[in-house]
Amino acid sequence: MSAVLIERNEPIAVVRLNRPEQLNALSNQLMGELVGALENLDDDESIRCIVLAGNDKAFAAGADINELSDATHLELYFGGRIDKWDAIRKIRTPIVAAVSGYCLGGGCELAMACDLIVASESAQFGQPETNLGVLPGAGGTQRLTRAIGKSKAMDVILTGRFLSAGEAEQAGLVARVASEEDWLEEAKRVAQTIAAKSPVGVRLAKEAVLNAFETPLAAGLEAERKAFHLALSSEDAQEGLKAFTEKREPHFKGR
Ligand code: DAK
Repeated sequence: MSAVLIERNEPIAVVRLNRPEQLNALSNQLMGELVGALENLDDDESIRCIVLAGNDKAFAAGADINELSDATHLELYFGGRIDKWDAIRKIRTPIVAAVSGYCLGGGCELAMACDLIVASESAQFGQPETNLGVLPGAGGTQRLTRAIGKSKAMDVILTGRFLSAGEAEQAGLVARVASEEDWLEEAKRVAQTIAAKSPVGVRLAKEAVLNAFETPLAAGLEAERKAFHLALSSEDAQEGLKAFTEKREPHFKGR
């Protein structure tokens, strides 16, 4: 059985984590299939935004604990697991995480590796790795701290407590909260909105925003300026500016 399902509906695609019996625990197989799917969609010009979702009960309850406890340290370090997380960072197409139910450990880290999070009212976010005698290992200490600040990140990571969707939204981890019936549709609507924009502008904007985490302000502003002028030289920018003055909808081609 595929651990990841792909639904294409150009210009968006929905990638569903599919290990419902294990609350979508992120096995090595699942991560391999996920990275393959994201890379293929990233190479496909007809796909302009990706939704990454689980099911009602779980986005993902973390790394597969059975695999973690069976593997040797060296297998975990050199077995290609880290490369898969690095590969997700390199996806240029915007990714909307659609989160319902448990979003824990590596699952929370995966949602945070996406570009924004749309959550169901039922979603629960947490980094409970300290319960297992370890700590977040796929970016949780860094991305959660950047998203919600030191004190709250310490609270979540050190105590292992879960954040409700409302609290996560208030803290800045979640962009939008939708009802338990509508969370996936809301995420798709967000993706459709993004997909209707200029792919050139959107991809460069994603790069520039992510750059904010890597650079001091002056270097980030410089990179943004260069990205802006690069976008300005594109056909998409010519079309977007012209369409505005002609009072019509733009037709973007991603060039
Ligand atoms: N792994 C494997 N199986 C899991 C699982 C997980 N993380 N979470 C749940 N399951 C399985 C359960 O074992 C159970 O299987 P059966 O017994 O039915 O065979 C099934 O899913 C249903 O779970 P429960 O019966 O426990 O369901 P409940 O509703 O009672 O409880 C729960 C739901 C989410 C509160 C509970 O399942 C739970 O606490 N799960 C573990 C959550 C957790 O601790 N997550 C953090 C895992 S550590 C790294 C990359 C990633 C990571 C680290 C490094 N590198 C690249 C360096 C990440 C680490 C982690 O995520």
